[in-house]
Amino acid sequence: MIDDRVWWKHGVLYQVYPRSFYDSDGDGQGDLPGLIQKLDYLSDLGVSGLWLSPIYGSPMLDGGYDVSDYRAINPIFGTEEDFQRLLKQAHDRGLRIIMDLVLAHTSHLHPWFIESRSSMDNPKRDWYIWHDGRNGRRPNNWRSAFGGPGWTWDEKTRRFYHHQFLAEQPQVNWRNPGLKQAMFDLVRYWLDRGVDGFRLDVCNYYLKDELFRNNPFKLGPTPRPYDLQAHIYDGNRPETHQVLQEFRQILDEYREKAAVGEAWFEAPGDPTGAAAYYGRGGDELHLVFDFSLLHLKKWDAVRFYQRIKAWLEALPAGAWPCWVLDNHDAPRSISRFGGGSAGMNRAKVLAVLLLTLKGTPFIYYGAEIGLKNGRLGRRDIQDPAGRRYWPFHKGRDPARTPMPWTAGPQAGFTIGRPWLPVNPDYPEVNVARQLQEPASLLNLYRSLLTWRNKEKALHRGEMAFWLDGRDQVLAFHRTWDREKVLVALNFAADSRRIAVASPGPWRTLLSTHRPAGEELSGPELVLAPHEAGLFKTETDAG
Ligand code: TEU
Repeated sequence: MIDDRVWWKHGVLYQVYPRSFYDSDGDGQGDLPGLIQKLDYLSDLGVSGLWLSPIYGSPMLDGGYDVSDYRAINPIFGTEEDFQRLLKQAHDRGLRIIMDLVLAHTSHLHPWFIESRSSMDNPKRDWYIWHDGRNGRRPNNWRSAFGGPGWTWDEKTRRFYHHQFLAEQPQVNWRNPGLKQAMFDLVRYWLDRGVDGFRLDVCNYYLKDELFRNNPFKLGPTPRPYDLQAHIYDGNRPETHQVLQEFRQILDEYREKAAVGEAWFEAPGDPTGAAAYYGRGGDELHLVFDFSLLHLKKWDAVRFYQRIKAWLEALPAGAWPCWVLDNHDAPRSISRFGGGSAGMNRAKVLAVLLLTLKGTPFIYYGAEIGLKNGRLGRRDIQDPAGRRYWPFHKGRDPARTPMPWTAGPQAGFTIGRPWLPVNPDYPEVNVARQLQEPASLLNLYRSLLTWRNKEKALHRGEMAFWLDGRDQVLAFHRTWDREKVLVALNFAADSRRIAVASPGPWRTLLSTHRPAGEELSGPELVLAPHEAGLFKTETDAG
């Protein structure tokens, strides 16, 4: 079994988007009492911890990533007591809770910003990034990731302020000691309340260039002006590392706490850039997301191999990898890779991959039942990024539709009107139904988690590639002591014959296509179309 003290390393984490998980009061939005009711589902699934997207006081202009009160629970989600109950009940089941900390910006309605913009000599003036402009124009070419310029003119004091996202998300100034202290106080506040760790929102964008230099031009993944800049002056400043080191020292004053960083880089991701946030000798974050698999759209085993290898090679010595295929900012993987019945086969291959790679996997709610991108119309869209770019893309709401629990009305998510429509395929794609079908994706996740939590080779063993995706088979070994598990993934829609390492015998732990316990005969393995399996052997001592 896993060592619970290093839950963030041996365990599997599950991202809950609270607004879409389960609604207990019929207002159409998920809430904390709803989540509490589903804790048994999550602990039966076999995960070790939950990351909650923001639940703080917020006008919800960016789904709660615009915080107006870091210490309050947003009434949409519940009360202070609900939060205490959630924490207690999660801990009673051995589930850890990770909070989402949004420390690069606040809401424009945060009292700090209201003070800061009120006058030039307000003590909090310097807590945000203000600038005179250059000859009556914006200070530089920094853009907002949601479109438009990264500067907004504020009439009151006749200055510009900077925002990486919405104008209603002013960027804070981490160079100001008072602001820094206030942010670190928040970190302690939540740790003192017993949360187990944090996910740090855009932690590579905390600090900005002191000289406000223009970002240089670069070719980007999209023609959006934001993507046509190298973000070297509005983000990724070297000083960020000092802040994260200090943050880490606070965490280390407590026991068994961990942090995972969102160091956002545009597609296809930048493994070396992200890996830098593990720090030197592990003095920054415990885990950092690499988004190169999240950005991947082509179903090609070679690409998976290359990106996995690139991330493993980019990690500093001793750093523990983590893996993410889905989150609340990207189209869902099952839809990226084709949807339909082929999509379900591929989702099974990906489930086996995600849960057997060396490192900590993050499951995004709904991925375990094959929830697809929602089909949303213009009027459904609430995400500001979607509204601005319609009809070119719908923003991120398609990946945030309600969790389908049953085949009943509104997929059993709410008795009210859901804040985003439930996916039309919910009569087939729902938890209740998949629990009853032995061969469902959900039951595959459950068995995978059972094996993963049981086998040391899988949750803490070393990893070595066996087949590099050529011929569309990706395979690797996980080893612990004398135990060796072969993970074999057939990305192809027809069968594939592969050699297995001798001596064997190899026994099937789990496969999408063959019974558990089946022994492989001989030095070859014939994989069925889209078969993904785990096969175990004991090697000679050595
Ligand atoms: O995301 C950071 C981020 O850069 C992405 O939003 C990205 O620009 C976008 O998805 C591209 O379409 C984090 C949060 O995960 C996201 O939900 C927030 O909106 C954002 O920060 C601002 O807090």
